[in-house]
Amino acid sequence: MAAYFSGIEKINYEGPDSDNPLAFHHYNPTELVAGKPMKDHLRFGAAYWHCMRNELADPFGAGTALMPWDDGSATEQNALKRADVFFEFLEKIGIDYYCFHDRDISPECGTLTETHDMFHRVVAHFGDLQKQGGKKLLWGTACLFSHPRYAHGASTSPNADVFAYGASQVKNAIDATHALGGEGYTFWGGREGYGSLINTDMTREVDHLATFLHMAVDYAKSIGYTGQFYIEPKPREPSTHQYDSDAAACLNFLRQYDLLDHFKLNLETNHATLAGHTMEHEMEVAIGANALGSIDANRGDELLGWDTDQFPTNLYGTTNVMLRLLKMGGFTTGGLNFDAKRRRESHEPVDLFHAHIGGMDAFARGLKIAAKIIEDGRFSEFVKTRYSSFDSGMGGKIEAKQVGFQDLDEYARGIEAPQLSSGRQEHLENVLNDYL
Ligand code: XUL
Ligand code: CO
Repeated sequence: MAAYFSGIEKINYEGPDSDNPLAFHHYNPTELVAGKPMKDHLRFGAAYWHCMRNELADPFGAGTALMPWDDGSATEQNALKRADVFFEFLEKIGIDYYCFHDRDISPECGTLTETHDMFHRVVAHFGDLQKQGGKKLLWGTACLFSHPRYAHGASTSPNADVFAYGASQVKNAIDATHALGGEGYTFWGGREGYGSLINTDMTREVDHLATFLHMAVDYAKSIGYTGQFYIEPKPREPSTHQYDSDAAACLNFLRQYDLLDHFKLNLETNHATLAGHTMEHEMEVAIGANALGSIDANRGDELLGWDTDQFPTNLYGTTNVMLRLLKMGGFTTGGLNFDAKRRRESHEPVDLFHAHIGGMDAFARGLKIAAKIIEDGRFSEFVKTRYSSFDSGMGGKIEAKQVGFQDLDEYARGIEAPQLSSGRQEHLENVLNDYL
């Protein structure tokens, strides 16, 4: 196979003392942490759209990314070549999983049938490349947001034929995910929301979204696809309001429409920020409902109010994510998919390597710090003690649901005024800093 990243060797672990920028300083895939190799905890994935299709344009200027392998044409040949480049990248960076949208890997053609036919031929090539390099599909998805036909939404479009087009795309994307042994399939409702309520029947649109997802579940069952379905929350952008706005809204929707048995959440850090939450908050909400499936690993910028999709390099962030993942018992079908792009100024192919190395090293450190925090048990001991008044006595009866307002009225009248203990937030923040 031709080498497109010539001059870049396979990235190896060289340890924290190395000053080689094209080496891992912390991510050592086979090193055991909490009884498991790092790579099995982290299950890194690369996003095809950002690695291969993101030209690094912004609303004020054209793309800057150098992609010498890409002739810019919407041809099958170009699509096949890009796939070769991507698998060379996966091999050299040492990432086992990847994710794609249908339109990332194969273009829109003259008719829907031609589009699907080319897509499945390209998918077959992905299948061969997977076999050659031992790479795996973390999840597949369909792009129901770029084409102008989806301007008013896909499953939530007021136009029923658009709903049908979207269904056709998702059916074929599920077929492809199944053929490639994909461990999951993601729904991100890119335009499933509204620009204004002045022209929108929200109840009807949300009903249609649920109908669409039920059709996906039924179809997967009919072809024997048993991968995990995910919904990816995001509050806005491109829509003013998206129906899958945050983890709690998604869970409520899934419960209301009897879909919770079939879906878990794919949480993205930058989307949590846009929703006005921390990623830790979103993870606690999802884990509390036994519904955390996978993670789109990135970060936003505190100074910018949009989805900057930066590579995750903040150690507080990676530590907080890994703390919760470890407590959950780790991923089952999910992984840490770098839904992240380089800055527009970082336009050279080698920057793809620097970017992923940084994210992988940051998560390796987060994993090690989190494992140590859990092993020491200082935070969990503190939290346990903080709630200990519910372990026995009247607190125990409250948790066991053995008492009501009548009992508590009598009880409260007979006791001294409650004495509070300190929450010690600052002390605990200092302890966290000691670990970092
Ligand atoms: C958009 C986003 C998507 C999904 C997949 O903000 O995160 O790339 O991850 O459609
Ligand atoms: Co994402």
